Amino acid sequence: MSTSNELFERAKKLIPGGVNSPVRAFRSVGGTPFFTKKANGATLTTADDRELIDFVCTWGPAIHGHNNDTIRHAIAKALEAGTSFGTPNPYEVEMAELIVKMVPSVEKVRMVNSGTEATMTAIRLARGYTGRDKIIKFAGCYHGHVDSLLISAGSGALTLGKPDSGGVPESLAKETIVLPFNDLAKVEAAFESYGDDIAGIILEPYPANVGLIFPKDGYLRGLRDLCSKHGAVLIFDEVMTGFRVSAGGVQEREGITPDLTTLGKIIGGGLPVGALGGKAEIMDHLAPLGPVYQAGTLSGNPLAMAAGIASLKLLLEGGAYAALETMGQQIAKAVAETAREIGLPLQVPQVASMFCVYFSDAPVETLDDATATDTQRFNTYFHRCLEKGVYLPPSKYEANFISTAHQQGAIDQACEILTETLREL
Ligand code: KE4
Repeated sequence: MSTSNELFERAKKLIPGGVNSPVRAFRSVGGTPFFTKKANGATLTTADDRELIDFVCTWGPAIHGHNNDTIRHAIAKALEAGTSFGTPNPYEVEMAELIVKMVPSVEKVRMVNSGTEATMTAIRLARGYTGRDKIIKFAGCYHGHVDSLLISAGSGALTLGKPDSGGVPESLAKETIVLPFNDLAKVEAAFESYGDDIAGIILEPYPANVGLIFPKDGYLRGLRDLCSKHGAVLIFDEVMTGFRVSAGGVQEREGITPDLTTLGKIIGGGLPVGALGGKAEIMDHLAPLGPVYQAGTLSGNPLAMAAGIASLKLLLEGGAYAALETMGQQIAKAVAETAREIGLPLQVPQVASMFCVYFSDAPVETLDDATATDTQRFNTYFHRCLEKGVYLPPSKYEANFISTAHQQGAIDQACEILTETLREL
């Protein structure tokens, strides 16, 4: 078997940057990425035969750990019947029934193949349903690589957006308003300026593509009320937090009802998936019922549905969320206490089985706060932990994930390494 470095050299000749998704290239933390040849439970085995305790969990899907027996058997059973039919299949119905049962605001759901497809469809649906063009998003929230959402804030707080990626036309960017997260007054002002042209607001209710930040008290309720008042669609992007922070996601924890919710990751059990769900009255504007077109060759793929159904049913069996919360608190407490003990400025936001570490003495509530945290110290910490066998997400702007498989000792071992490495910084 080739080593990671050999594989990376070959990959770079044929795949842009040697990776099929940019964050995997370690550009943010420096160095070169390892290649994984297999994964089991809480552990990745690299092409160099190193075993790593994994806190990326393939960016969220592996809430039961890697290669979970139940999920693997569900895929194997579905595989006996074929891989893709291109027609409706029984698994899609069961998946829809599970999502409607678990996510409070979802009355109808459409399966797609990635989180990006889900958010792309959500904003098209909001625009088609309201007949309006503008979308509000928040700095630091990532919703996949959708043209209208790869937008950064314009020069002034309320100016229209500008492209945050090559290939996004200015003409499209100006339909997106980018505001700072956690500032309700800025949202009110945007509605004052553009109210009757704002189709919707899309946000990660717990932004986790900026590390991990939380809404201030009343913020989500304020967004809900503003959207209701102005007839705009409130979209919770729970691709990351759905089924992760609780069975019903952030909307269940916070008691806020969005109009649309985007989902992904966990509902595919590690196979390609995304979903858009919400009020039937809005969802029924999707083709073939309504005028908003959306489609997908592999949407509702039987293997992905079988894997996702198995993953959701394991969560419904009970016990998973309590165990995940206990491990989340264990790791956050151990790291935060060690930092206090040695006088190291550190923030460790944690909710359920998600956490991150910010090298900062100030709380982090916005993208600007996160940007101001010590990147160099994070990168050093990342590599030192990796050398010792703990794989944290390769960017200070990413969240860590814990799986139920971590409770077989990996979490204790990881706490040791994470705290020991803090002392060495
Ligand atoms: P995908 O298209 O990658 O399935 O989902 C896009 C997406 C949408 N919404 C949220 C809140 C997301 O976090 C994501 C994707 N998450 C990143 C991790 N931060 C995926 C990792 C990657 O880009 O390789």
